[in-house]
Amino acid sequence: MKLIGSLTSPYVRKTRIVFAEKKLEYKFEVENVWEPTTKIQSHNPIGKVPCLLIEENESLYDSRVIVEYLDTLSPVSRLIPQSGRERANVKCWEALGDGLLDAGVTIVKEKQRPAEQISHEWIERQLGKILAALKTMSRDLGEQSFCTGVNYSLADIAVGCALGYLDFRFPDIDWRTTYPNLAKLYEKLAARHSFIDTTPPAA
Ligand SMILES: N[C@@H](CCC(=O)N[C@@H](CS)C(=O)NCC(=O)O)C(=O)O
Repeated sequence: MKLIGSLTSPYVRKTRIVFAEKKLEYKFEVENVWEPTTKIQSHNPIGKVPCLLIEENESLYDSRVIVEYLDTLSPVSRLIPQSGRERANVKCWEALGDGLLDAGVTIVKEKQRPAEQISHEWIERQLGKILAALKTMSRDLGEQSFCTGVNYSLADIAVGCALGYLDFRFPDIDWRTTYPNLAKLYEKLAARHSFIDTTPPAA
């Protein structure tokens, strides 16, 4: 299997962490999808990473589909419960983490536009989503060891990638002081090899 991605994309990071936790072998190909010469659309018509090549002409996207597929490939470290409410709950945490990322990436891209085109109203709207997501994460985590209780799961990986992305791109958001329970969870996650090995390079 070959994963196409970048070293800074938090969605790519989520898939790389899952590869590591599942102890699955893969090749990693770095692709800058913002370059005009990118060939990403020959594998993913949406033009985004991560994209997983299973065979030469067979690809999977997006990150949620990829991690769900990887979890079925090996019984090592089951990350998504098999069925029912528990499964939906983990996927909902993932949607929350990814939703925070969607808002964050939107802000980063908006700020890269020419100054006169930047909409501060749009940025504030996206920031509101980030803050609301953090509040919900903290409330639902409570005093549990991991997002859904006692077991480490994809929910923690998604939340860890979202919090790591805030550190990487939004160092001014002091989520640790506001939500000490998220800080405690993140400290535990950040010590795992899968997280350490996929830390984005300094911006
Ligand atoms: N929902 C997608 C989001 C992926 C995504 O937005 N990736 C960004 C990199 S962080 C990208 O490739 N953007 C290129 C573009 O928007 O054209 C997933 O979970 O994989």
